Amino acid sequence: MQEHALTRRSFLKATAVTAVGAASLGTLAACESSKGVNEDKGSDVNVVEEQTFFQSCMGNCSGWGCPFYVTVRDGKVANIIKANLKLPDGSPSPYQETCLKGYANIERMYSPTRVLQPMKRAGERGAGDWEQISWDQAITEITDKWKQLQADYGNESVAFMAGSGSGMATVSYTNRLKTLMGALTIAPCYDTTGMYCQWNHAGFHTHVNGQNEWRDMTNSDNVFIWGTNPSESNIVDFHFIMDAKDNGAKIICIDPIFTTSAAKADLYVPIRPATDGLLAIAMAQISIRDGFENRTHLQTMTVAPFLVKDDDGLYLRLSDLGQAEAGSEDDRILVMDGGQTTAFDAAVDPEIKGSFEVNGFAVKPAYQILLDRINEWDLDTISEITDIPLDTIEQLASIYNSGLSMIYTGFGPDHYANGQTAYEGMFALADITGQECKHGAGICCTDFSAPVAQGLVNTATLDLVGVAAEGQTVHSTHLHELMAKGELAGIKAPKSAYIYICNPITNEPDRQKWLTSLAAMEMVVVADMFMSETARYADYVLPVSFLFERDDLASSFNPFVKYVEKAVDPMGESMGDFEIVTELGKAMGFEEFFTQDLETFLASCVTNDTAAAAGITWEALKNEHAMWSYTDEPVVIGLTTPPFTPTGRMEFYHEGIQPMHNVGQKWDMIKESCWFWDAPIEAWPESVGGYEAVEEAAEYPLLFISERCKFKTHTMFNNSPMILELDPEPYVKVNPEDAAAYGISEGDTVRIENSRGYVVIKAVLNAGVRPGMLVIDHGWEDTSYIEGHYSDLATSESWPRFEQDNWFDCLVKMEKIR
Ligand SMILES: Nc1nc2c(c(=O)[nH]1)N[C@H]1C(S)=C(S)[C@@H](COP(=O)(O)OP(=O)(O)OC[C@H]3O[C@@H](n4cnc5c(=O)[nH]c(N)nc54)[C@H](O)[C@@H]3O)O[C@H]1N2
Ligand SMILES: Nc1nc2c(c(=O)[nH]1)N[C@H]1C(S)=C(S)[C@@H](COP(=O)(O)OP(=O)(O)OC[C@H]3O[C@@H](n4cnc5c(=O)[nH]c(N)nc54)[C@H](O)[C@@H]3O)O[C@H]1N2
Ligand code: SF4
Ligand SMILES: [Mo]
Repeated sequence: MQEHALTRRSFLKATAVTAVGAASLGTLAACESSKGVNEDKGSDVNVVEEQTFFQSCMGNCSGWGCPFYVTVRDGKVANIIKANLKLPDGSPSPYQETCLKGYANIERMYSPTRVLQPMKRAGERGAGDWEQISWDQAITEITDKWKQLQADYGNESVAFMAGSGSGMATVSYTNRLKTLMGALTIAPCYDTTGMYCQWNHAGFHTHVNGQNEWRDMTNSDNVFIWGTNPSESNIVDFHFIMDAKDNGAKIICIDPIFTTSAAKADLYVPIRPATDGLLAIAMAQISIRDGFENRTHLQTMTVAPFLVKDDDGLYLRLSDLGQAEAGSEDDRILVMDGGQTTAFDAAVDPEIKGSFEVNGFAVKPAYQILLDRINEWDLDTISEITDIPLDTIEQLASIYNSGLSMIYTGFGPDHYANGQTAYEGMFALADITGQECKHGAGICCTDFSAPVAQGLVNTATLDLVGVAAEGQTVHSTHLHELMAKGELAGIKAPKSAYIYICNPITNEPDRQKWLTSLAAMEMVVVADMFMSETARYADYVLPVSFLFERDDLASSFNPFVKYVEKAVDPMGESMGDFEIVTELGKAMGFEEFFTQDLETFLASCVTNDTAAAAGITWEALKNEHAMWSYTDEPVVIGLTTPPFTPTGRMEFYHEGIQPMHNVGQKWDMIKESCWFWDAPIEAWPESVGGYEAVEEAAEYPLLFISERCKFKTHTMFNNSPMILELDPEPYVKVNPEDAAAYGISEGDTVRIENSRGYVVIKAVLNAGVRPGMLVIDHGWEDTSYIEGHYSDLATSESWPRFEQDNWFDCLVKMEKIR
């Protein structure tokens, strides 16, 4: 492993910071959640005037929105102190940790990479030659160009692209301008397979997007960390898993890489990448064999008994029998009960297996379709494909059925084109065994099990309904085809892009295609606090103020609605997204829509019935800063709230499922309506279990993935010297067996390459990496590599049902350079 020694100087610095932190904590009790001032109590100690403000971190890191206080001395932010919020019962909130990145925010804020004035490109795109210009010039030139483009080519010739950089209310205000302009949306395709699979199974819910809220994990007997590395990617919520462990829960980790989360597990099971769906289905087969099929749960909570017509895959309804009007409320889905068809909600003991003939329709209960798909597989083949010994699969099933089991998944499987096969397999397992819809059992997910604050409604576009015609959306997976062809599925290629809270040149796959697509645009504008890789490629960079330099509302991933207070003035000429959008909007001719001030807007976001029911008013929030808005009991879909699916049940079968975005792609609706397994598009380097290796494997035999690391949130925080001292440069982790085969030693420089691009990087040996795999931690920008870029390697190809970036579905070759 690479050594990142802590120097004596930094150790002393760290000690000093700790001491200040401890001292400040003492004074905080007196001035908590207020603008409190440490008054001079008349002592002869040299008292430094210090103000404390309630604030929040905002990294998209699962824990985004960690609340804390910042202290200000001499007009500069000087310290960050963990918050001390209470649950309604008076106990400390479990949602207020602050990770090392949170504390690094001060260095980030004062980093030399901050953009402090509007910048206009002065040389070639990406060459780094800039001219500082005034806000007036920037706003005039940008909006003049947009007006000309929209007049010449239509409203959608201007596109807006947001990523995941911040969930603050003021940032979303940009949607107001986008909507008024009728501009095109370029939607990034992060995590979409994982998200859509969860919504398709349990519904989109406003309290929690996964099935069980994180707090519920402490009720579990077994936690399966499956396809995620929460100790690095969910740092501030990992304690829930450790709390479960302290309560006696067994922790199991399934991952091709021995991660820091695996290191905390009682059982670590390495798996062949992109085969998790088969493992889940093997566990389901064993559960059924051993008597853990939960018939009552299947009958009452899932779509198991619903009769599906063989010919079109749709449910048999009363209208099919001429007994109700198609599409009407009375048009009930039918089940087979006591030898006859019955409306599902009138059934007593509906069949969940078999096949039937009803009025000339050949039908089966949806569960029979799932069983047929499961039974196409035998355990030996699954063991071969997953590369997991049969007795380990038996052991996993046995643990799963030994008590209340929680699957804690994340976005590892999502990053392969066949990601759905994993999620739908896990959900089918929970549906079959009834390990869901109760406390301690179900599915938790990195990002998705966060409690969502209630009563915070972004009002940015609410008054525009019927006033402005929203533009269409192109998913980033189709952007390059659109730019190359000029038109795709009724959308014309945009001529300009406004990119904010997003760094797509680094974070999207197929970077060379991104460079080509952006090069084809006449004007690229980036609004960012920092000279990100994408900003460096723009024509105009607009300087955005830092979190601590604005009033805002933060809610995401935290059950408290939080009003964060401007602690210091914006540096340089930077402005908040709210103010920037207001100026752009006025210059575009929408003066009448940009008259409200920031406070009016923020107040409007918490003025609604849900907020009122939680006791939240703008005045109260301004006073208290953080207000609990959630249920006291951890939310569990199917227990504390019904599933918000079209059927109101857990859906392992998706009637008439459609692709996320139909651009005329070939796809198979019947196949996609229920679990199946297929190999990924590219990440299949060996022939195994009857699945032939992909052709590319002959030249590119190694599988390349990235991983989250605790030192970065995507490309954020790699401008903090403190963090760079711990994690100074990118490196690729190589298994020692592979290293020996390639003649590579620790610290050598290697070139990793495929037909899309290459990266030159330092190698470190790590026995925790599965042989045949290479791992680089996610978030390094172009300037960090010796040469090339890791985002040049990944493909932008997607599975037809999902608009998904598949960073891990990627084969490469490697050679030692020196
Ligand atoms: N520190 C930090 N935290 C973050 C982020 C960040 O950038 N930095 N980003 C946030 C965001 S937006 C997201 S989406 C989440 C994602 O967070 P995670 O869900 O943890 O995603 P990853 O770390 O990309 O990958 C998860 C794990 O999947 C494993 N894996 C790879 N292939 C397979 C496979 O085929 N099967 C199985 N079982 N496992 C596999 C990897 O080895 C890795 O350990 O993290 C969030 N948290
Ligand atoms: N290789 C590889 N690539 C990946 C992934 C992976 O696993 N592997 N994971 C992917 C995933 S899951 C995700 S979610 C994406 C994330 O991709 P992005 O959303 O592009 O993530 P960031 O790098 O955090 O970029 C956010 C940018 O917003 C800026 N920003 C922060 N706050 C504000 C603000 O208030 N206003 C404005 N205007 N700008 C602000 C930041 O400075 C930063 O430049 O990355 C994806 N890319
Ligand atoms: S980086 Fe994420 S986990 Fe860390 S303090 Fe900020 S919001 Fe919390
Ligand atoms: Mo993500």
